[in-house]
Amino acid sequence: MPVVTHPVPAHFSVLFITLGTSFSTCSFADEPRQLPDITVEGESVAGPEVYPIDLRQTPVTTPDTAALLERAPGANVNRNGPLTGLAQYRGMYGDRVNVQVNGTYISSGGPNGMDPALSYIPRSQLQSLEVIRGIAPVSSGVESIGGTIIATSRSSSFNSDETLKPGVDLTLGGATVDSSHIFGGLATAANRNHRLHAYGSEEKGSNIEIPDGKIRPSRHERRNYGAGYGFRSGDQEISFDIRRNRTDETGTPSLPMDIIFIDTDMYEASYTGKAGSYDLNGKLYYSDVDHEMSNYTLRDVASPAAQRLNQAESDTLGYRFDAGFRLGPGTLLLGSDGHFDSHDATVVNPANPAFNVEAFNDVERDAFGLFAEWTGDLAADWNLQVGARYNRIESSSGSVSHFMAGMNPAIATLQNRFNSADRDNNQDNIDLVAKLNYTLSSQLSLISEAGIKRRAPSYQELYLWVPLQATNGLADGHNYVGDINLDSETAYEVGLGLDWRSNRFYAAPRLFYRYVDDYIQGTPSTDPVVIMVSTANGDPNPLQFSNVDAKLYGIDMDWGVGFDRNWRLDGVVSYVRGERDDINDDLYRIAPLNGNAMLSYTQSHWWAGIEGVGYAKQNKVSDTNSEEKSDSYALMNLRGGFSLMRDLSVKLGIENALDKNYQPHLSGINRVANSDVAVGEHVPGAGRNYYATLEYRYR
Ligand SMILES: [Cu+2]
Repeated sequence: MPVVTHPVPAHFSVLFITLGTSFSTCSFADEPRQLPDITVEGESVAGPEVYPIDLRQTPVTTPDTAALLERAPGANVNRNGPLTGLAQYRGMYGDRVNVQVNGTYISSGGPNGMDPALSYIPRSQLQSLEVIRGIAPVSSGVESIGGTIIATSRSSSFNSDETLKPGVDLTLGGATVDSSHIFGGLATAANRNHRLHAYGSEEKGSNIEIPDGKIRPSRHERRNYGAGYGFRSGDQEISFDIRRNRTDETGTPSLPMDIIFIDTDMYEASYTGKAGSYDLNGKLYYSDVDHEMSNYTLRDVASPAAQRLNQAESDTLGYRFDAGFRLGPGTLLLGSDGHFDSHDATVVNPANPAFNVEAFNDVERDAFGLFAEWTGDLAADWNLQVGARYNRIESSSGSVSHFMAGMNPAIATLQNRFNSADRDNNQDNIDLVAKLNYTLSSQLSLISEAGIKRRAPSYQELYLWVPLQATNGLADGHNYVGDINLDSETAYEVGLGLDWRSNRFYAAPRLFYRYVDDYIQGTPSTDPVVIMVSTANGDPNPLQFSNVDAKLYGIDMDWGVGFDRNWRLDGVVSYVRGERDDINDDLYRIAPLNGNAMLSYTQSHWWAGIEGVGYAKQNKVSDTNSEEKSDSYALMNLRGGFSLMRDLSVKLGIENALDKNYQPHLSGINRVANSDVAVGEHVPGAGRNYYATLEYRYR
């Protein structure tokens, strides 16, 4: 069934249109139908292949939108808590993956990535989640060394009427494994010139149950709401949006602290229009995050002296504008984009008023770029995309202070060293991408691509001056320090693939190889002062971010077969291997071989499916990061849905139906004592979960 939303060349789409028609008669779909995407006739599929994750069969009760990434070939999620899933694509994650939320870049509020970009669109407000397969086009974001993921929230859209027509979406859901509920709504009013929308959601859940207890702390609580307005006249459109996120006490058992709150405000203004034969787009946005985390609110701490509260702030001002026009047999897109981020994080102890450590003070990271990208048909069956981008990334930091500097000579040394250093780090980076597709027949096309992508160091990698676990969610348990003089990473990547689609069957495998020069990785610190301070802070083996060499390669594919009008089998397989190239070691936190498949039966007003999910063991682990191996596992999920009336639909299911105890390799190591999970063990996956959602959609 998911095949109907897979990207397919228009001339292959006859079957899918038929299927689409049968789907459009039933209303169990939880998202507005995305079918028109593939029923566009007469347009060649230019440019990158976008893999839209099929949202219709997935529960709305999963709080973490990033969890859906496990359904896309090559993608996965590094989970540090119920709302804290960092996107992984082909073995890269964190700052390496470019996650666009409604076309904007969001800078995480704290130094440990507790609010990754995808946490800003709760599942009930998600309109679409797409993974660009392979090398991301240079136009897809400023820095995209590890690929691009595009998330879009539900909103209003123009129609062809004179009078304003209202629309309402309501979602109500619950799940047993964390005794959670969600409530979400969207109200719209639109005609041909105006569109208005207001939305909101509330989610709350308790600690997640596992077969022999609970994961502590794994509760979550989030409210997310906003409003927007769009105006269209002829070819010109402007829109404004404001979104607020209020995350309250939420666990992150793989990290040294838990979320007390994350308060984020986002503002966005967009323009789309035409000037003569030019297609124009512009966007200006601003976000502001206020965040606190602690090691004593949701978990036990050994003594008042060990209490830590981290107060962090971050804001981002971003923009993008581009112009597209016909050039030769294709389209040239010229543009500029950028985001200017600032970060501060201070650690205090409420039981000790003197305690004050400026982990990051007055940090700025300004990234802006210029790009040119041509996409078109070289000849009848040859489609080419070539792109080039220049980026300038300027990072700087204010001076720092530590309350112990007057008493502790080692800390004084680190502080004075940092404060007397030239802390500016400027990078000039060029990206180049070429993608060539050849349509061999109506059933088969070949895909080839090559690219060079660069990423400037993150602010943590540069400016973490005192050994701390502030690593944008690496969660390996090591203290880290940065290096002001890091260079940019450079990835050289090639990919090959094919799309094979017959009437009943499709398979789209992709092979890739990526060599990364100056890959930024923690390596054992040799600095006796760093080691001394880190040992006193719990880790005698601190790591320092360094430029090393690495390679990542693998294969991923989606596939499916339709047996008749009702029965389908669809699945995804992903494999990636990540290795250091300068020493004999593996890269940290890489997804093991994994796959999922669903056998589904669809009737006009109901469907049911049985889903299998399998992960191989991961024994290719990083010695440098002291990474634990993990075991293989397989899960069974039962899912279904039906429509009650034209506007009302129900989805329900049982996840992990056999109540297996399993430990996802990517879920990180438990750091919390007095839990049913031992300290140092992989945080287990959720036990058996019954879920149900009721969705009302009026248009
Ligand atoms: Cu945090």
